[in-house]
Amino acid sequence: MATLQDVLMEKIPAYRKEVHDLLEAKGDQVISQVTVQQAYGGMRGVKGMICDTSVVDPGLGVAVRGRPLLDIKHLWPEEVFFLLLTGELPDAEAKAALQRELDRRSQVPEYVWNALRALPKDTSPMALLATGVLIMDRESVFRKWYDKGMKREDYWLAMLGDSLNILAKLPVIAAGIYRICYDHGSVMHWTHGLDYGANFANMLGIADPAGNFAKLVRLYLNFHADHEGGNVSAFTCHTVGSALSDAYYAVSAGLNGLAGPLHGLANQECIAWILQVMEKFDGVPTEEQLRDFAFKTLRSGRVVPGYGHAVLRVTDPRFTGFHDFGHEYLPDDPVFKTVDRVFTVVPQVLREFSEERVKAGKHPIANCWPNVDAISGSLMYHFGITEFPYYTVLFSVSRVMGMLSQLIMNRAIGTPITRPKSVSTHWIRQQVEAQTPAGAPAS
Ligand code: NMX
Ligand code: MLT
Repeated sequence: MATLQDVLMEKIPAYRKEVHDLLEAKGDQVISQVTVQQAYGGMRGVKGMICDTSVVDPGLGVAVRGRPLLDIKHLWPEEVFFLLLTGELPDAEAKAALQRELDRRSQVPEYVWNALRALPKDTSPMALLATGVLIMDRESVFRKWYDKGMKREDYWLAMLGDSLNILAKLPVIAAGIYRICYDHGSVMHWTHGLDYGANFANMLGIADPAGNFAKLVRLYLNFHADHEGGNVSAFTCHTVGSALSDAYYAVSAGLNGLAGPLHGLANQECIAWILQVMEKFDGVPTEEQLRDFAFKTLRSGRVVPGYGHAVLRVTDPRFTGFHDFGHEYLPDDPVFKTVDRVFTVVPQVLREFSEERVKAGKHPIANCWPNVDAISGSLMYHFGITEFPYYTVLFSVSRVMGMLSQLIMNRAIGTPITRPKSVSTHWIRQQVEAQTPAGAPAS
C-alpha cells in the first residue's frame, strides 16, 4: 500500500467530486429544523455541519468511518489516525511508513521547553499544553505556503504537513509537562523505532515491566481520538480552522475547550469525586453509602461527573471497553472497584433525581448512563499516574488525532468560514408571536 499522503492524494479528488455533486443535485434539501429550545439549548441535535471521520449514534456510540469502536479497539493510535483520514486500515508497509514519518518529526523545539519551564509552577497542565502547541505556530507549513500564495486545492497538503508535526511532537510535550509539573525528573525523548502509544507511555516514565501500561495507553489513545464534529473541542478547532488559521492555532483553541469540566476535564473531576467518597467511607463504599453521597452531590447543585451525555443515550462503549480492561488487568484495585460500584448505583440515582427535577418544573436528565470520563482515570491511577489534574492532557493527546483529521478533510473540500446566523430574543419573540393564532397565549 502507498503512504498516507499517497492514499489521500488518490481519494481526495473523488471526495471533492462526491460533495460537489451532492451540493449541485440536492443543495436546497432540508435536513434539519431548529426550535426555540434548541436555539437557547446549545444547538443540541441541530444537524448543521459535516464530519466524515466518525459518527456518534445515540444508541450505539461512536463509529470511526463506519466501524463501531469496540470492533476496532485492538488498533494502535497510528492506525486509528490513518483510518480517520482515509476510511481504510493501513497495511504493514503504510503503518511502518507513518511511524517513520512521526519518528522523524518528533523533535520538540527547545524554545517550547524554555517557555513551559518559565511559566508559574501552578500553571495548569492544560494551559501548558495549549501554550506549547500555540507557540509552535512559527513552524507552520500552512502559514508559510499561504503567505507565498498557495493554491486552494493544496491547502489540505499543507495542513497534513502541520498535522504530522503536531501529532509527532504532542506526546513528547505532554509527557514533558507531566514530568515538569510533578517533579518527575528531566523530560524524556522519543525512542526511535517504538510505536506511538508505547513511546508516550515510556516518556511518561512509568515503570512497565509487563507492558500493560503501554497497552492501556494505546487503548486510551484509540478510544478518545474522535467523537464526530459537534463536541466542544472538535467544533472549536473546526471553527478556528475555518478562518484559515493554521493547525497550531486551531488545535490549541480546541484544547482550551477540552479543558472545561463539562467536557474533557470531567475525567479528573470524576476521579476526584471517587477519591472523596473513598476517603469519607474509608475504602470502597457500600451501595447505600454511594447512593447517599451521589444524592448529596446532586442536591448541592453539582453534577455527578462522568454521567450523562449530550448525544449518547446508552452506556458509552468507551466506558464498556475500559470496564473490560479493568476487569482483566486490575479487578482488585479499590479505586476501580469503587468506579464499578458507582456504575451499579448512580444510573438509578440519576433517574430518581431526574424525576424530582421534572416535578420541580426542570428539564429531565436526558441520559443517566456513564460516559468515558467515569472510568478512564481509575485505570491511569492504578498504573501510577495519580496526579489527576493531569488527566485531561491524556485525553488531549488522543483527541488531537480527531481534530487534525477533521481539519485536513475540511481543507480538502474547501469548507467555508463558519458563520451561523444568531438572532436576538426580540426576534424570536416576534417569530413565535407571528406563528401563534390570535387570542392564544405565546407559550
Ligand atoms: N449530574 C447532574 N445533573 C446532570 C447530569 C449529571 N451527570 N447530566 C445532566 N444533568 C442535568 C444538566 O445539568 C441539565 O440541568 P439544567 O437544565 O438545570 O442545566 C439537565 O440535566 C439536562 O441536561 P441534559 O440534556 O441531560 O445534558 P446536556 O446535553 O445539557 O449536557 C453533559 C451533557 C455531558 C454536559 C451533562 O450530562 C453533564 O454535565 N455531565 C457531567 C459532566 C460530564 O461527565 N462531562 C463529560 C462529557 C463527556 N466528555 O468527555 O466530554
Ligand atoms: C467527547 O468525546 O467529545 C465527549 O463524549 C463529548 C461529546 O461528544 O459531546
